[in-house]
Amino acid sequence: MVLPATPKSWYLPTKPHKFCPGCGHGIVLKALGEAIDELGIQDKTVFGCDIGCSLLSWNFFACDSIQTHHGRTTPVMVGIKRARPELITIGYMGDGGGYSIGSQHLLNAAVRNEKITVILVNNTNYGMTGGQMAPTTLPGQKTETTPYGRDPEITGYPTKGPEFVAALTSDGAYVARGTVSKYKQLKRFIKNALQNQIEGNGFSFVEALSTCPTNWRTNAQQTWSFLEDEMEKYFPVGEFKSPLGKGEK
Ligand SMILES: Cc1ncc(C[n+]2csc(CCOP(=O)(O)OP(=O)(O)O)c2C)c(N)n1
Ligand code: SF4
Repeated sequence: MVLPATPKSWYLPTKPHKFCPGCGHGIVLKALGEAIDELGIQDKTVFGCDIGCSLLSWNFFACDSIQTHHGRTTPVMVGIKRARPELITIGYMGDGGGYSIGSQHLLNAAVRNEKITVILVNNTNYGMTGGQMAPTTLPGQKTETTPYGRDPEITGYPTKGPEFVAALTSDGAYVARGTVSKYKQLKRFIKNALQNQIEGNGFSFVEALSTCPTNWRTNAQQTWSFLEDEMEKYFPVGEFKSPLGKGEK
């Protein structure tokens, strides 16, 4: 039997993982696992996850892990980093956790240029609680709480996270948006974000555009075309800020 290649930093007794078939979380976590392996930082990495579908990653890695209250992953990782600056701290959360209930934490960590890495999964809805509107829900997109489609006149426009984090951070910050449809690029962005923390430059942030076929109620083809045609049009992919070299589009 041929087994799929898995990152060394994954904790295999918890595989196969519990995300729904077609969910993008597993792809983001594979990119993160491979980045950890290639940088050789598994022994000093602390992984923190939020409430939301991201919590299914609480036992995903063979490294110290912590699962926090909804929206509080960023300050928990800041606390760990301040107490133990030699550790590599990674906060993993959804768009609800990062841009809604946890937005004040993300904003203040970015302004202070805290030397942690945040990876935020943008699937345009509150996945775990059944598909309600999130800050990232696209105009016109139907969700449980916007059954006629999101109307920006009533609920505002979707949050563009990397754009606001890039605007708030000082020199030394790394900011990018990747997508699970471009795996190699996403992994490169995550690796750059970790490298930025290793070098002690400043806050590092990667938003990953991701899929949620369960709540989108889409088949495989519809899922991929929503990601590539709708989401990637509204949320441009690329590096917004990088002290490591030239920004990549
Ligand atoms: C303080 C608090 N408020 C609300 C909730 C309910 N809740 C659980 S998960 C979630 C949203 C998750 O959505 P998101 O952060 O986008 O992650 P996803 O599940 O899509 O990966 C909410 C509102 C909670 N657990 N705790
Ligand atoms: S509900 Fe959506 S985000 Fe959550 S595991 Fe399923 S597909 Fe993934």
